[in-house]
Amino acid sequence: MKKGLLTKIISNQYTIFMDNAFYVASPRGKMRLQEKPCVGDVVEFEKFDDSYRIHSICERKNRLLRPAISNVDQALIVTSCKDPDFSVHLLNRLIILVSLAHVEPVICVTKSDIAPNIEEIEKTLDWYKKCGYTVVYTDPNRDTKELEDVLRNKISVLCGQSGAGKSSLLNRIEPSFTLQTQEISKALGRGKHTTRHCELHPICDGWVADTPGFSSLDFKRLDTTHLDEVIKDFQPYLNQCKFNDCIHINEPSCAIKEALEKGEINPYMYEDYKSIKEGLV
Ligand SMILES: Nc1nc2c(ncn2[C@@H]2O[C@H](COP(=O)(O)OP(=O)(O)OP(=O)(O)O)[C@@H](O)[C@H]2O)c(=O)[nH]1
Ligand SMILES: [Mg+2]
Ligand SMILES: [Zn+2]
Repeated sequence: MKKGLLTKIISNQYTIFMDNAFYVASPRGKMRLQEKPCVGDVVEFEKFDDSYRIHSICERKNRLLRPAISNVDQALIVTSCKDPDFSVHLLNRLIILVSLAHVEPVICVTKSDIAPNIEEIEKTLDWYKKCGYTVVYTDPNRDTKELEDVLRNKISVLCGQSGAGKSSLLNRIEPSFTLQTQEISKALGRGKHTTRHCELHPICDGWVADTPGFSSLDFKRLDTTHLDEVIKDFQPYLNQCKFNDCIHINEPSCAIKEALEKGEINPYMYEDYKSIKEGLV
C-alpha cells in the first residue's frame, strides 16, 4: 500500500502526491460510505488494474470546514488595507474561527501600498503582535522573503475576503502558479469569487491552498465553550478568575476583565469574543 498527500479533488478525481510524483486515484467503492477524503488528507492507496484506488484516510490532525482542508499547520488570514477596507472585526472572527479548529493563525496584510491610513492600521495590528500573533505585510513593492519564511516547510491555507489579494500574493511568490486574479476574471465577465476550488500547491518546501473568499461568517453552530483558551490575548490570564466557570463577561473578580481595564488585552478582540459568546454573530 502506498501513502501520499491529497492535493486536489475535482469531482471524483483525487490527485495524490508521493515521492515527487502525482497520481490520480478514485475512492474504493466501500470507502464512499465512510467519510469523504478532503484536500490535505494523507491517504493509503494502491494500484488496481490500470488505475489507483484510495483505501483509507489516515488520522487527521485537524480539519477546517470552509475551506474543506485537513492537517493544516497554519492559516494565513489575508486582510487588505483597502478594497475591501480593513476590518478589525472580520480579522478577529477569522482568527477565532481558525483557532477553534486548532490551526495557528498568521495575519497577512495586503495592499499597504494603497492604504490612506496605514499608520492607524499598523497601530491596531501592534496589539496582535504584542500578544503573540505573527503579522506580515505584503504588497507589490516589497519583496516576499518574510512571507516565504512563514510558508517554509508548512501546510498553509489562505483565507480572507474576496478581493483581499490571496491569489495575487501567491503569484508574486511563485509566478509559475498563474492563479487567476480579479482583473482577469473581470475581463472575462465573471462575478465575484475568482478562485473556485481548493487545491494544495507546492511552495517553499511546503504546500499552500488558495481558497475562494467568502462574504459572511457564522458562529452559531460552533462550539465556543473553550473560546477563551484559544485567544492568545487571554492565555496569560486564564484560570485566575474568582469563578472556575467564568466566561469573562459579567462576573466579579475576573482576571481577563481586569487585564482589559488595565489596557493589557486587545479591546477589539475582547469585543468580538463578547459578541460571539453572547450569540450575536
Ligand atoms: N495595489 C495593490 N493591489 C493588490 C494587492 N494585492 C492584490 N491586489 C489587487 O486586488 C485585486 C484582487 O486580488 P485577488 O488576488 O484576485 O484577490 P483574492 O483574494 O484571490 O480574491 P478571490 O479569489 O475572489 O477570493 C486584484 O485586482 C489585484 O491586482 C496589493 O498588495 N496592492
Ligand atoms: Mg483568489
Ligand atoms: Zn473571567
